[in-house]
Amino acid sequence: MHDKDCIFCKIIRGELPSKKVYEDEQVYAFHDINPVAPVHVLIVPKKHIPSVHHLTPEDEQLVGHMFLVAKQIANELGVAPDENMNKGYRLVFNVGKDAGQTVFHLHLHLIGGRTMSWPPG
Ligand code: DGP
Repeated sequence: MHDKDCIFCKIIRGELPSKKVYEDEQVYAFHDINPVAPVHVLIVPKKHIPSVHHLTPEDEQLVGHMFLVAKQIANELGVAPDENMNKGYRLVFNVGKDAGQTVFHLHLHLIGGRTMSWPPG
């Protein structure tokens, strides 16, 4: 289930420090060490899955849960869009090195608190 050398597995197990935002039996969320915006949280499954490209049908519920946790955290941290969809946040999965993935344990970036441009670099 866990990869003994995985940095996010160590964070989940409490072997490395982190600023926890949320935790339940399936996921752990914490502030990114290198924030790219005023709000930058990583939502991480406790199950060690290297990337989106390693997901299987049995992970469907888990991925849906990660999005609902992201929505709850966005509300709690004040970056949720209003009724006119003003303000808001970005959710990102980097998949593979060309996409910018550096930690090979699945994680959903929740980024907000400033306006963002598109397309990303
Ligand atoms: P990615 O590039 O999509 O694989 O994102 C990895 C993110 O993880 C990156 O934004 C920096 C963050 N990160 C890496 N190591 C640590 C750590 O030890 N603690 C915390 N809080 N974040 C980390």
